Amino acid sequence: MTLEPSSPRKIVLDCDPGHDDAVAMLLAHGSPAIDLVAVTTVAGNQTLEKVTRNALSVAEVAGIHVPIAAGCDRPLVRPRIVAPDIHGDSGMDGPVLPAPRRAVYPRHAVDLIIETVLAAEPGEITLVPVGPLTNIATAARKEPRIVPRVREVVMMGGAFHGGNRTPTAEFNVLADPEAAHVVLNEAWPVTMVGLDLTHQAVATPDVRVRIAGLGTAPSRFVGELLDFYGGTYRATQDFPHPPVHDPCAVAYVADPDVMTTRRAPVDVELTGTLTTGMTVVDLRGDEPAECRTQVAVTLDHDRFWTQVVDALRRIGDPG
Ligand SMILES: [Ca+2]
Repeated sequence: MTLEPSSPRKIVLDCDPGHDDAVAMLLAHGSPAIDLVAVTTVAGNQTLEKVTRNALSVAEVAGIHVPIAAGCDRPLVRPRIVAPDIHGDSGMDGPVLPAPRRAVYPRHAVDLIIETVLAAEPGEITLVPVGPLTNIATAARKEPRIVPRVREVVMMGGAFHGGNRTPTAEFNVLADPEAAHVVLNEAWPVTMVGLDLTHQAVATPDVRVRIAGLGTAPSRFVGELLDFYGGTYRATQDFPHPPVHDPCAVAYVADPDVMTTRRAPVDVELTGTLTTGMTVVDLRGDEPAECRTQVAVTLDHDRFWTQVVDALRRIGDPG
């Protein structure tokens, strides 16, 4: 099947909300270039129970009605790590989180991912994981027929130049490096939107003004998220304005020209004494002509935030 260039891209957003995950959900919901078909959750920034409730709260704020399914509650091999230093005790501290009026989807996220991919045309579904890769890896292992049917995997995670949770490892990959190994080594195309790119997606004061100027409930919600998240990033990461990682992966699907990418082999360190969870990206020599994996390099900051602001404008005030 050939998709028209103007067809919105169908995505499954696999997330662990998470302040930046919430913005990714809002961008996916509000972007005219994206058809958000399902949201799946995974333990990461907080426990599965907390991040799933947070996803339901974001859906409440923005009027998102697609299935939201809970997935794996721990990594494949390692003990669970969470990130209250960045995201607070709830996983999404800051705004008042509205009580969800709807229930979580009554099936496991891994099964929803598999069913969604198998029910769609080959090449129709893009998987956008923006948390630890446990659900995606488990889906690929449980039902290998999804792998050739997925259009591509666009993941927020990893880095080719330094980590955040350790000197060399980014949180999502460090949290479940074995799952990252599975995802990076399956036969599907993978775009790694890592810290090298997402650290450019800072919510600068002019961005905050643009979002606040919308004057809607979802825009105020984002403002309150960024107030808290900006505070923890100032306190713990030495960022004057916080980098908003996860929507970068969604933005790439909506508009690949929002960033530059480079084809390069990518794998993940599983047995390092100092470097476990490091994504190892081979940037030596010329860009390989044939390579399944690519990494995001340079962000068009204004184009990115214009996407986010426009999406929030389209969402409006769902009431
Ligand atoms: Ca996330």
